[in-house]
Amino acid sequence: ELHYPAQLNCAAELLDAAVERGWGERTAIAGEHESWTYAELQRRVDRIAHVLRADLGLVTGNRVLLRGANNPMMAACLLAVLKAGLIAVPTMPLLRARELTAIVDKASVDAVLCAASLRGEIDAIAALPRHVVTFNDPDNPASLEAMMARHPVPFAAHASAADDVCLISFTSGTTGVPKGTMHFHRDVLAICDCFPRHTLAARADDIFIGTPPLAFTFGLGGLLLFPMRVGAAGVLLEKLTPETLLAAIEKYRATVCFTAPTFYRQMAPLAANYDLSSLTRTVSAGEALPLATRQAWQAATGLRMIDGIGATELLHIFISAAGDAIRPGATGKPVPGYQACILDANGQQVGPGVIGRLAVKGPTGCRYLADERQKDYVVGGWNLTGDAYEMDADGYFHYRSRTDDMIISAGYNIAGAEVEEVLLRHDAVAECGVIGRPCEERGQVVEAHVVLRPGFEPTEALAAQLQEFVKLQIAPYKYPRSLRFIDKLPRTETGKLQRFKLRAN
Ligand code: 3UK
Repeated sequence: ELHYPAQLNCAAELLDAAVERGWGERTAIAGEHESWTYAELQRRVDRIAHVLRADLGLVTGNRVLLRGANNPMMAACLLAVLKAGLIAVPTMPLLRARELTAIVDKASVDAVLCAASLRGEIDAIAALPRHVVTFNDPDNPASLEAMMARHPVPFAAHASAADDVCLISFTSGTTGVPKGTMHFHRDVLAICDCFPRHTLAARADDIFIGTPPLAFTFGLGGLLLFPMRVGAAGVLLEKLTPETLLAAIEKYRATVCFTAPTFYRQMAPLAANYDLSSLTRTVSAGEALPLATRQAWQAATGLRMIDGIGATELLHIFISAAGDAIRPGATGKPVPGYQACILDANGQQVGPGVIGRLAVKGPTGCRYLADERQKDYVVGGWNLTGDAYEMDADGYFHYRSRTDDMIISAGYNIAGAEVEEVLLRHDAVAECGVIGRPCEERGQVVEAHVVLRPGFEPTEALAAQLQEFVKLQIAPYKYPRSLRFIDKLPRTETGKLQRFKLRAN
């Protein structure tokens, strides 16, 4: 059980406490152009907090939309909003005016802090909030940096209650409609005191790196909050590719890497060209980790992948395993602090070996912002993540599919992820997505969308070969009766396959 005082400001707890503990001269954040110690980060955060309160006149509980790629100033802005007792509404860098308008509206945004390079889409919002201030904007006399220069004194953290909302995080929307989730100051600390402490065993000399945007709670935790909780460093880089992430791991001597399965899949064949000897833990989350990807990464680096399932509704990872507790094929066990079980369609718990709905409870949980789906996600105190899972006799949780992605073909339940796992073991397959295509005769047929590796041609003979390959490895009724070759899979900014787009093809 985690206990926090009734009065709690998470940014003060992560930043001011770090300096008080004597970590002031340690590196907190490294970016492409600058690297700040905890004391330097604190000075910037305090100046931004003054700008928000004194210059913009924002008051407790006001909502501040944040827009920027991963870099140190974006992190400082986020922490300043929390420290000032305001509510952060981080947004994904690739969002367009249309989606930003919906967020401004839904979250009743009062002010916007925006990286200068991403300002265009903000200006295209019809009903713009009262204040829009740009950062990373050196030549603009009205920039955040210019305003910060007028506030050289420390900022005393707002005395928030532990259960004041400090963060509204929007889901990545694999189905297209983002939902806002609200989180308290204590939730932000709770995620730092669960997965990174127990599963990662994070330490002050760790260096965290990875791809997820700070606007995605996977990245917010993994690249900013988790390192700060233990006095470690987070590396924040923009526009990473598999090659540049590998190069950055080598350059920054990173010890912990956070990214999605597709990135590990693409990095594995290139890993031998880089010195990755600093890496000790690699975390995969966002979507299911296929066995073939786990094995390719381990063969290339000698590292055992830490798989973990997290959700925006629950803020971060709640089922995982590391080190000798890893069981390939399973996501893991509930992270200490969380409980999980499998429920049937009537909400009754089922035992080992039965597929059902994953249910989770713990120190964090779902609170939708004005959304009628709250009653579907939280039932009887359990959070229903929308995932079909199975528990084994040893209490390990095995992912099967998203509940609404289960393919039902001729009366058989088929998990697309299982067919994807098999296809990914074939030399010709770089990426694949498997869906159910409506069909009069069978209800649905299994349909695979396959991206080939360089050097393979999309022929009918290869399609037949891939279908045969699946039939030989799993029950033949699961093989993809329809198989299409495509150049690229549709993915969200968080690395998740957008199955609804494959279905619409
Ligand atoms: C799926 C996984 C199998 C699953 C997230 C780590 O992904 C995150 O949050 P989202 O709200 O999506 C949640 C949904 O994504 N998923 C995530 N991880 C796994 N499926 N294996 C996994 N390891 O369907 C879940 O319900 O975008 C991940 C930390 C913070 C996050 N917000």
